[in-house]
Amino acid sequence: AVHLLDISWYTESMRAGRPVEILDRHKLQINEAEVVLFSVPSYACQRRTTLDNHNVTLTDALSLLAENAELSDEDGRGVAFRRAAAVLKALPAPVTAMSQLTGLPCLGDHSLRVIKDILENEASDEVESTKQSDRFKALKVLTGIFGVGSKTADRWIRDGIHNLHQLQESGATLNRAQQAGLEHYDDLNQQVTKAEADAITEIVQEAVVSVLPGAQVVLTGGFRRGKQTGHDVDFLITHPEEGREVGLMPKVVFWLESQGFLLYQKTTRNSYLEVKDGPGRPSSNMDRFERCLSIFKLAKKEERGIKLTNPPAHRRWRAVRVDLVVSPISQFAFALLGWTGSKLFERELRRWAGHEKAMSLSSHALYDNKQSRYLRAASEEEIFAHLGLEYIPPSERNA
Ligand code: DCT
Ligand code: MG
Repeated sequence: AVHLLDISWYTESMRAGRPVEILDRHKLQINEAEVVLFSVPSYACQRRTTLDNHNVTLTDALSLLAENAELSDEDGRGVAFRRAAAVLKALPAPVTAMSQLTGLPCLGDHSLRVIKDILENEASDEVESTKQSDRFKALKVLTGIFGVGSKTADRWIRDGIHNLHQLQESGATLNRAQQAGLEHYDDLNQQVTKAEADAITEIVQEAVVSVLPGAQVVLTGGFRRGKQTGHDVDFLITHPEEGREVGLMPKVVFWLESQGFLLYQKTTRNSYLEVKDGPGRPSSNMDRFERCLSIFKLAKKEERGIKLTNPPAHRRWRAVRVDLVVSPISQFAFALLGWTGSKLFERELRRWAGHEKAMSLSSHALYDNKQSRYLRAASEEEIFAHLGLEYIPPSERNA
């Protein structure tokens, strides 16, 4: 017997609070000879992907291969592995047999081979040898420095630099970000907890309302999706009155700096601004979109409330990566959707918009190529509706 497990039916039932007994193999008395097939829509933005991943071993393996491809400048291969991992993350139960994967989207030959190896031998030789390879290890260590990308790491490796000691001995010139990254290496490679993110939220909120009463701060990125840890803390800042947010970022940064909260900061225009010829809002409007990459000095819990001007030899603070973005209220819904992630969910939303709807989606706007006009939205729900997609809340965007 074959049981077709339709994900949309399953998630609909879960949402409606209907019992989903088909998932309980014992209640259904599915025996070894029977197979549970999964059915999944092909774009990650059509799926509900919670943090409840039933296939961690498989998705960790595929994510490692994705990471290796990305670090080797093979983005196409990287995306293929990310998409395959994302399909497995969306399944409501662990995969136990290759036959269950029949008909699933995004599973290419290479990913299927890796899955098969793990199901049959508990490990994939390719994944294990990648993990052990000197090149992968060196790329991980070097790109673990804030401000170092795969191209810089690759150049250093070709110069014989494989670890932090060799980098420090080499006399290689580091920019300001990389110097800060090296200085705070251990802290920045330690996951940020939700409690730390909450403490930083309070600080950022205080900074923002001090310099502009009425301005609003929203925690975005992985923490908005319900993750309990992250590699950084992401914030989106706006003001309900259009235009009031102009000039806000330098004031916020000045406030934080004068209170001793910043170990490093660099304010840049958002990278979306660099694409001048794509559909976009007039540049006067786009110019307002600013981003600050920073490293916060966060007091350890028992020290909070005490001013951090003279840290004692025994350190009572840690460094945390914090990203601040300011958006005008007219673009806020797009910025919120764009900065909530996951990265693959965002990529898939843009691919859906382009390929299925002839629209261009960015963190600023949605452009309808057929109607030759921008589609306004005041909420994420409206953007999903414009895109002809069922609304997926942040906690289910963990593709
Ligand atoms: N983002 C994106 N494309 C990128 C980088 C970022 O769409 N290339 C968006 C999606 C997530 C958000 O910005 C924040 O980025 P990260 O902090 O890198 O992602 P995260 O999901 O918050 O991951 P972590 O929990 O590790 O911080
Ligand atoms: Mg983040």
